[in-house]
Amino acid sequence: MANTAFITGATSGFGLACAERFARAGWKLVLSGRRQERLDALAARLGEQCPVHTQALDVRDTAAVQAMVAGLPENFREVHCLVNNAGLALGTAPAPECSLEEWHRMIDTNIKGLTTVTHSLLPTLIARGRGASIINIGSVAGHWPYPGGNTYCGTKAFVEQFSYALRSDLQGSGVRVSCLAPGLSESEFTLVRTGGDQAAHDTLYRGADPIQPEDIAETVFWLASLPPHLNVNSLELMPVSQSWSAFSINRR
Ligand code: NDP
Ligand code: 8X3
Repeated sequence: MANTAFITGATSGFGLACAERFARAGWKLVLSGRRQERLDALAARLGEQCPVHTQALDVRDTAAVQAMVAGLPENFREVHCLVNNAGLALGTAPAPECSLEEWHRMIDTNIKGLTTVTHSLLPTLIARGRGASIINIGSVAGHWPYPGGNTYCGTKAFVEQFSYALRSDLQGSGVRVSCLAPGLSESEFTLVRTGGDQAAHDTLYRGADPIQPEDIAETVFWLASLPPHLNVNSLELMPVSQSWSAFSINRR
């Protein structure tokens, strides 16, 4: 019988590409995101390749997450792979100029939402045991600070450490936990971060040959398909064009 993947944030970017990749392999899919019309289009398109269950979901809504997991149709209950992908960055301003509401929205989505989905699906993942996996989408922002990264960097550092600690707790269950931390990647991410600034999006990615969502999907699928005795704890990916910069020194 086909395995089932539960992918959050499947309406765009990495999540959408993951849905397409797992569909090509014939997995059953549970796909969510807030934009219903995109989910409908996905269900119609991918439904020709594999069984698909879609549901509009805001991962910040704890009761809705729990109700969705509890109410999964019989055929989709046995989740083998959770791809915790829904997330966002808001703003690039230095901390003193940031909106507290935006900080809270990132924390509620990237930390609270991710932990809620994980908590809700742990029983079914543990019941699957050997071969099951949780793939959390972190970021280079969780490893390397940069100006204007403030709360976004903090949320992704949480994802990394949560992944390690979760793995410790799941030792013996057979369930794998990986944190995949991509660098510069072209998706709707920068449009969301800048409030729809197309010029900022174009400038950031121009000439950089950034990671594409399909690259991430291929990596996520590889992680989910590894032999069941292997766990990739953390995997950082950058486009070849991206590297580090020197420390910044503020002189008197
Ligand atoms: P996109 O903006 O293209 O996709 C983000 C996805 O998250 C959308 O499907 C969106 O769906 C969903 N989402 C956002 N907020 C919520 C919410 N409250 N509830 C449910 N779903 C939500 O960006 P990416 O594909 O690039 O981002 C995916 C993940 O990858 C994020 O966690 C991001 O932080 C991370 N990442 C991105 C990098 C990049 O450079 N692009 C690099 C490293 C990590 P909808 O709006 O329909 O709810
Ligand atoms: C997204 C990558 O460098 O814009 O997580 O923070 S970065």
